[in-house]
Amino acid sequence: TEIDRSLVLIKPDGYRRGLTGEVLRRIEAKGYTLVALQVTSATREQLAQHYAEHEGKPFYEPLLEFMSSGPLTAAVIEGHGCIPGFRSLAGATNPTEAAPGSIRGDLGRDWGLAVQQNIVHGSDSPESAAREITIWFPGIAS
Ligand code: DAT
Ligand code: MG
Repeated sequence: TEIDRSLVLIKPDGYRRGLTGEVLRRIEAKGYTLVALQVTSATREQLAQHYAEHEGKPFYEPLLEFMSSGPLTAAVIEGHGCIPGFRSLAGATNPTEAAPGSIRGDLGRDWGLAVQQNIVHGSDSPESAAREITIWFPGIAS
């Protein structure tokens, strides 16, 4: 099998709550390699590109607002099957539904929040990964 690369974001809620190290620990414990890693503040432009598929949905503007609310960490990870594999580590989108053992299941919160603050993003396909890696790490090959 091919060695995949996936784009991971540790969102502003994860940064604020001091969960960056915990998420990176789980990625490394799984056996994935960190290829690139950066703490950054997302521009509106980056977020609009990153979440283009959700433009027009009711949660789109609150989502971009939330993603702009503080620093986040962007990472490129590498490993066999890491695109579906990281999605599995992350768990279901809604932290209330995410299985225990997953990042969102163990650590995520969505009560009383306008946008689900689910700690992480992971690419959902090889095409998404290639597109997203270019947005966050323009210099790196996907
Ligand atoms: P995922 O992040 O699991 O790939 P997605 O691509 O469907 O999920 O949505 C992107 C983000 O938008 C998600 O992580 C949290 C937010 N979101 C999705 N559906 C939502 C909803 N129904 N209400 C509020 N926020 C939502
Ligand atoms: Mg998605």
